[in-house]
Formats: sequence, structure tokens, C-alpha cells
Amino acid sequence: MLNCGGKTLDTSQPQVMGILNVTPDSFSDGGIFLSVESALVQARRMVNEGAVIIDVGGESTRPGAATVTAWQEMDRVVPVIEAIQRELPVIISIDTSKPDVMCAAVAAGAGMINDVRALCEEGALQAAARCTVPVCLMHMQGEPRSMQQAPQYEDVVAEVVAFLVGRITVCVAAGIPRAHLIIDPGFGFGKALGHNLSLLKHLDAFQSLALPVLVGMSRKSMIGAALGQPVEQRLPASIALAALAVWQGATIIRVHDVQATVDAVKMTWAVKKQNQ
Ligand code: YH5
Repeated sequence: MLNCGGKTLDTSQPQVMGILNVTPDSFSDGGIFLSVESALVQARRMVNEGAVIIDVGGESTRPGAATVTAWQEMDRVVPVIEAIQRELPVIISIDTSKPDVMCAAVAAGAGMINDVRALCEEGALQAAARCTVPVCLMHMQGEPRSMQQAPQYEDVVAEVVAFLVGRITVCVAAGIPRAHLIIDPGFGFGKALGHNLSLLKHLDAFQSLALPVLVGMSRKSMIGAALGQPVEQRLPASIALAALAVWQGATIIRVHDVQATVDAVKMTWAVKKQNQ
């Protein structure tokens, strides 16, 4: 059980996290009210479909995406977090690397920090320690702008595990309880197809850290690279990847398509827990 700012997350069985992007390109209209309303509609739907966590992100990490200031990011995510917190019985995760956004989001009701930069930004470690909510530490090689240019590893699994071990040590030294940490190999973040496949094939290696494992593979380019499919045709493959992750011990599955993933996760879990 994880205490996510007053709401409990049961980590003894796999859970689905729904993705809620609140970057301007995810809305046709720029108006604040309209974007909060449409974010709420999406969040409601994901909760009805079985999402236990909603991951709210206001910064695009796509290669080539515009950089945003902390103020811009807060303007986008805080009203959405407040609205979800008011209405829905769900844990809200804030997908950010910026210390000021972490604090503002947690003050608005977020119960988890999801940082693709693993609290490496200036001040993020201290901010997260003061927030006292669970933190997901993700591995990335390089920076979003250039990470996919020439990802290189000698042994991708060992290197990602070693990076996370190092970040866990740094977090604990900064006052974040080990029991508040979640780890993520960072599928697609500075990884070629073979690296992503190795990480999934050996995902059980992350169990050695004895922390909940979060994975995000939904609709990602690794599927495009393996199958040659455009993003709108990646649901069946995303489901297969989610099932394989659960089979190997993943606890939180971050996805766009909640309903289909919840079914796949429940079924995989039923087989995994079957004792005979
Ligand atoms: C993650 O893995 N990923 S944002 C490209 C796509 C589809 C999806 C075009 N935040 C993760 O979801 N946080 C993101 O295909 C994340 N783990 C954690 N913890 C990228 C994304 C995406 C990118």
C-alpha cells in the first residue's frame, strides 16, 4: 500500500494509470474553461473504465517539442488537477520535472510525482522531498530533444538498473523514504528498438530492487519500429506489451486506452496468481 496524499494505492496487484495530456496541441481550442472541461471528460471516462491513477502532464517530451516555462506548465495542469480532485475518487499523478510545478500540483491535489528525469533537475530532489508523496523515477539516456539519435548501451538492463539504484540512493539521502519510490525503465527514452525489447524481455530483473515497477509502452514508437504501424493502429500491440509487463511483475501500467488494458491486465494477473 502506498499513501498518495491521503488516497491509498494497492501495490499488491497491477493497476492501470491513464494518460491525460494537457499540452495545448491536445486541444483544438485554447480556452482555459474548454480545456479543463475536456480534460475532465477524459478523466471521468478513464476512471469509469478502471484507471486508479490519472497522470496529468503539461510538458511534451517529444523530440522537437517546444520547451515550456514552469508558469506555463502550472497554468495548464493546476486547474485540471483541482477539477479532478474535486470530482473524482482517483489518485492524480503529476508528470513533470520542474520543482515549482511539483509543489503547485501537489498543493492542488496530486498524490504522486512522475518525473521522466528522475529528479535530476536543479531543485527537484528537494521539492519532491518536501511534497511527501510517492515519486516515480524513470530512466532516460540523453535529453528528449536528441535522445533517439544514437542510443548506446553495453548492457541495457544492467545500465538502467544501475542508474535507478543510484537515483534511489540519492533520493533516500535527500529524505525521500525508500517506501515512497517507484521505478521505471523508461521505454522509448533514449532507446533503440532492441534496447526496448531487451528491457521488456528482462523486466523481471527490476524486481531485485524490491520497489513497484511502472511501465509506459502504450502506442509508443517501439511498436511502430517493430510492426510498421501508425500510432492509431497500435492498440493490439500495446495490450500485448502490457500483458507481458504484468507477467513479469510490473505494478503500474501507464496507458492511453484504459478499458482494453484493464481487461488484459486482470486476465494476465488471474493466470499469474493461479496456484496449480
Ligand atoms: C513512461 O514511459 N512516457 S510521455 C510517444 C508515443 C506514445 C506515447 C508516438 N511519460 C512515460 O507516453 N512517464 C511518458 O508514440 C512517462 N514512463 C513514465 N513514468 C511519452 C509517451 C508517448 C510517446
